[in-house]
This record gives sequence, structure tokens and C-alpha cells, in this order.
Amino acid sequence: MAGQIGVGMVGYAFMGAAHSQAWRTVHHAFAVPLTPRMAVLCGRDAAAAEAAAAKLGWAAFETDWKRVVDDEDVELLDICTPGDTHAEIALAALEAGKHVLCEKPLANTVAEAEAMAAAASAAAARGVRSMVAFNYRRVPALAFARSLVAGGRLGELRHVRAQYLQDWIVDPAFPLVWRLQKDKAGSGALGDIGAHIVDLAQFLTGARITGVSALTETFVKERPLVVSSSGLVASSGSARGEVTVDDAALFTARFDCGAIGSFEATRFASGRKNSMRIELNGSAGSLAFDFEAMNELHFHDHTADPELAGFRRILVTEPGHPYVGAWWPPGHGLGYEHSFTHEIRDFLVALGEGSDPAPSFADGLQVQRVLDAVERSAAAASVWTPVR
Ligand code: SOE
Repeated sequence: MAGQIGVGMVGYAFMGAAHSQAWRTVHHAFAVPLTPRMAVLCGRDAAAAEAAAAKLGWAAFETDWKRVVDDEDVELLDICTPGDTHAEIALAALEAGKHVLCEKPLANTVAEAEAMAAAASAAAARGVRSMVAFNYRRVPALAFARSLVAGGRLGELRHVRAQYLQDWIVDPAFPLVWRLQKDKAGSGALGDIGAHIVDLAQFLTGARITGVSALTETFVKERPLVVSSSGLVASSGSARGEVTVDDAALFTARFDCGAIGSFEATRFASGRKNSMRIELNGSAGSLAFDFEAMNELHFHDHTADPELAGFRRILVTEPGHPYVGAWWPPGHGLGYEHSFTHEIRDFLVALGEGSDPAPSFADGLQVQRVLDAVERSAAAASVWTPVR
């Protein structure tokens, strides 16, 4: 019989709901060494936190995260708040000896991420583990892609082509929510969705980005103000506020394995809801993935007979594919929510083994350094060469 682990979660919006689903179900799908006990959900607004705890399956609610950190029943803290609070909460939790799962991006600045990575490393020496919630690593097709790259099926990597395209703020009447405010979110499309493709590119290649040349843009510079103390977003008349983050970020990059990359993160790709695409080209083959068809991976074997070679569509639903054996028969497919279940499964397995889960806070720091380089490059007029 697996032992239990008491879990506390701070934040309960989109990510809190996604994580709750995973905490509720993980032990029903996988033989994990520890069964989660969903002890307490935390949010600042008491009525909203109480309602969220009831809806999402938490035994109790709390309005002050410090009390959750002090709670002896909580052995693991799951941070699903906006980025401006990640560092303070994570540092306190690690100090108190709680394992930490933290939403991405790890922090809003490199300095915060450095402090978190240092604290995580010190805590690991005491058996206290931490992980960043880059959930897309746990999409079966992408986990499988990593194993193909690591097994040498692509040969020497030449190109990484990554895009994360959304369209939820195309309408200029869309309000100034926290994700559009630098003091809360750190950056815009860059940190929110660009962070995912930076992490994935480094995860899939096993290589690090060493330099970038970037361009960012904020298309809609002012938006209607919102009142959000209750967690709800409501328009407050005609008052408008400044958008202080990027709407879109484009950059090229070099990897330490010699590959070059192009990246695009935007919330202005009208018609694209959550289209995350990544393609790798190597001397021996290529891989292509699009989250809009998340159960598929396209593989081209460049060593094959040229008359028969070409991209083949692999349906990543076989029991031998990563994570899939725990779910449905071949061809029945998984969804967005499974990536969170897999992430939490891997965290629990690492806790059971006493090993360090990945992506670590150090990995999160590396992503933060890339985001920071993108912002510095975009701000530096010298890297931009006007067409004459
Ligand atoms: C919003 O753009 C968002 O919810 C991101 O914050 C998530 O990380 C991504 O998975 C979906 O889009």
C-alpha cells in the first residue's frame, strides 16, 4: 500500500484547476509510491477559495499561503499563482522543508530564479525536492520525441523551429488582466507561452540555447481596466490602463550543439487557439509536432531508401509509448489534462525514489536566462539592422 502525502495548493484558476484534476486522478491511473491527500487550497478571497476547494476536491481552504507553509499536514506545496509571488512562496516552502511544484515560468526575473534554484539545490541536499511545471514535456508524443532524439534517430541536429500561437487578446476590448501586467506576469507572450517552447526545445534537443536575436511587439497598448479582487474579471467602465508586456515575441537562437533555431510566441495569431508546433531537423531525420493534433508525431527517416522516405504520421497511442499504457486502448487518444497527471506522476515517483525530478529549478533558471536575453536583445537597437 502506498503511503500518503499531504498537498497544499496556492492559486485556483486555470492552472489550479488543471493541477487539481491531476492530484485527484494520478493514483487511479498510475501505481505511484505516494497517494496525494488534497489537504488545503489557498486563495486570498475567502468565499472564492472555499467554493474552489469544494469544486476542485480539496479538504479545506485557507486565505494566507504562510499558514499553508506552516501547516504540518502539508508536505508538498503546489504553486499556481501569478509569477510575481512564485519566489517568495517557494523560498518559504523549501525553507520549511516542503517539496515544491511551481508553475512556469519559474519566476519573473533572473535574480528571483537564481535565488529559487540555489534554495532548491540546498533543499535537495536535505531530501526536499522541487520541480517546474513545464507540463508539455509530459505529452506522450513529445516524451517519445525526446527518446528518439536521445537514441540518435535524428543524427546531428541542425534546425529547431518552434511556434506557440494563441489569439485570446486579439480584441482590443479584452481587459487588462494580470497576464498583461509586467509587475504580475514578468513578461507577456514571451514568458507565458514562449517559456514553454524554450523549455521544450532544450528538453527535446538535450542542448542549451547560448544566444538570441529578438524582436518583441505590443500591438494594443491600452486596454479596459478590470476589477479582479474576487478572482473574477469585470470591466469597469471606460477607464483604460497600459499594457506593460509584449503581445508577441520572435527570436532566432543558437544552441550549444551547433543547431540554430527560430521561435515565435504570440497571442495575436487569430484563429490559433493553443497551437504549439515544434520541428527538429537533423542529419539523419526530422520530427514535427503540433499540439492541435497532440496524439500524433511526424517522423522522417533520412537514412531510409529515398524512394520510400518521407514524413510518416505516428499515432502515439500504443501501450509502449510514454505514459500511454496507463490509459486507453490504441487510437483512443489523450488530452491536455493528461500532461499534468503525468507531470505529477513523475514528481511522486521521484519522491518515492529519493531522486531529483526534472525539470528542476535550475532548468527553470536556464529558461529564465533565455527569456531575459530575448528581452535584452529586443530592447537593444544595435542588434536590429534596418533594410536600406
Ligand atoms: C495562457 O496563455 C496559457 O494558459 C498558459 O499560461 C499555459 O501555460 C498554456 O498551457 C496554455 O495557455
